[in-house]
Amino acid sequence: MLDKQSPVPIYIQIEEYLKNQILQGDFVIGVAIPSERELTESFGVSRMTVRQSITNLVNEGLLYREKGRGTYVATPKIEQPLNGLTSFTEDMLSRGMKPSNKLISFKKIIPEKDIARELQLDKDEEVFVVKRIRYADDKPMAIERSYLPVKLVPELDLATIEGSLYSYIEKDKRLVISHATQCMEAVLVKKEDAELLQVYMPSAVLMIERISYLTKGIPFEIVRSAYRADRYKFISEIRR
Ligand code: 16G
Repeated sequence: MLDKQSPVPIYIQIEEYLKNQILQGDFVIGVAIPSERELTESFGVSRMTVRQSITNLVNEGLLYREKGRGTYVATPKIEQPLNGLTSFTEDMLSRGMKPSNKLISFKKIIPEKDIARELQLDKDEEVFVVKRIRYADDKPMAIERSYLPVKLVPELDLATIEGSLYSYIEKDKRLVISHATQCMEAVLVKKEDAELLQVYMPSAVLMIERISYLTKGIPFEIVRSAYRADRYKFISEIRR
């Protein structure tokens, strides 16, 4: 199976082999792959080499390690298109997954200057700050901090934000969501978020900031979300 004459390093050949086993379904999601010792013996290589291949696949999100138990095949990442202005609830329902939320905090504050400017607010105008953990099939996917001008959604309450915010804005408030600007960057998870997302420190998260507008260019939300990088990948279609 391994080609020792090949210029491709052995650990990469092993990595490719394991990756194929995973993608073909020979290794099953949630089930342990053979131990490092078993792989070392069947490939006739050093344990360090096997460990390097496995570490690369863990970093890619195809495998995960459980301390003292073994290495398991991870659930494939959610592929989230970047070309539609959809809500978390819509995204999960369209995949046949069950969306749910856990509210961490809900406050009314006078925002910092940059938030006020982006939301086109006067200096004494208030925003709701909502911090929620978003789950898909009861697994934590993201943490969102949303800033919403109080004057647009004055009656916002706990029951509402436990459901879909976009549905509330469109169906209950009858406002028309039009467009958004979004930027994404990789950052290391904050300690407080690591616990809520159930990830180890340090882990990478995809930090997305979205500013969304109603018709006539009225901004109605700034959302800063930390998405688990091991559960999400964002895809976009580009044309020439
Ligand atoms: C998504 C949006 C967020 C929006 C939320 C509404 C991204 C990066 N963010 O999570 O801006 O507030 O959906 O979801 O996609 P909801 O209607 O389920 O509350």
